[in-house]
Amino acid sequence: MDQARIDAVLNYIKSKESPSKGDPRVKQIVNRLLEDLFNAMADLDITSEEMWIACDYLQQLGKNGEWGLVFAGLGIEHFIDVKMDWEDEVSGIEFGTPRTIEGPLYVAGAPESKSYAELETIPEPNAERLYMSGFVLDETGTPIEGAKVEVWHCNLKGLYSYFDSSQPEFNLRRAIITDIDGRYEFKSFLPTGYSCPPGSCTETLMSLLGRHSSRPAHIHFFVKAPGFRKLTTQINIEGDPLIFEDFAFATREGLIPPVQRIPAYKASEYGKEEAFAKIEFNFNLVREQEHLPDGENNRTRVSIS
Ligand code: MBD
Ligand code: FE
Repeated sequence: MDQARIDAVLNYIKSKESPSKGDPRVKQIVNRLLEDLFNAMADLDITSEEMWIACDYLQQLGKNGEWGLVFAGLGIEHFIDVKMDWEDEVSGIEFGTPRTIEGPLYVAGAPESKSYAELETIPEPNAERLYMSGFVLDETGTPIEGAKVEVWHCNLKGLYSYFDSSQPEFNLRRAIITDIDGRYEFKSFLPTGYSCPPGSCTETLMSLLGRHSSRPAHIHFFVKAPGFRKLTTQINIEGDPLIFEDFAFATREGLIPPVQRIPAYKASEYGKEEAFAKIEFNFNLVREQEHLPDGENNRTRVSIS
């Protein structure tokens, strides 16, 4: 299809927009995306049949509530991280714990406690005990008291509470407020990886792309403190075979802390009663600054309280 004809259709569609009505930013974005789409449809000779397959697919994706999942799987969520990293770099910010994607499985309103939490509402059978702890620090290494560390991860079936209705409310989801030394600690277990639901639209797309649709074992965090940018990040569990094969592209250097195994006979030296895996990880927050995003966004999140 010749360029003149593509442009003529684009201009025809655009000509219906009132210059004085509507939202300029939406116009700008939609027009650009349509331009890129029509050009791709022409270049790739996309057929009517293929267009309606896409329409049906997107319809089903929405019905399933999978848009957040497919944003992760296509690397769109990762791309916005890389873009924000670039903005930080340009502003001279090199400090701070690396950000990485939130993913679609956060639930707001988890039980809050001071300095320590136990993440299991019900004990997970056959799990390897984990104690994870560390400090929330500012750019000078000074501890931040009263920072809020929200943590969530999946169970050994790779399922997250709320989305898996067989788990109690807020299982493996907690909020911990750092103590006067800026310290947090939680007791849980080493989670496994996650795989997209079998038969889901996201899994179907990944397999059509010749990709798998799994994530290595990971733990999610939001870390917030007054006057500091909100940090959205995750840690990976060292040794997972998919650690650099994450279908959601969330693995980043600096987010793979060592896992130390403490045998039962040494547990008491740490004030614990059983063998456990130990992860120490500090969160370095960046102070809020004008002209820079504060790390928060208003995406729709599940909220129960
Ligand atoms: C997850 O657990 C997750 O963190 C992401 C980003 C996507 C799917 C499942
Ligand atoms: Fe996750």
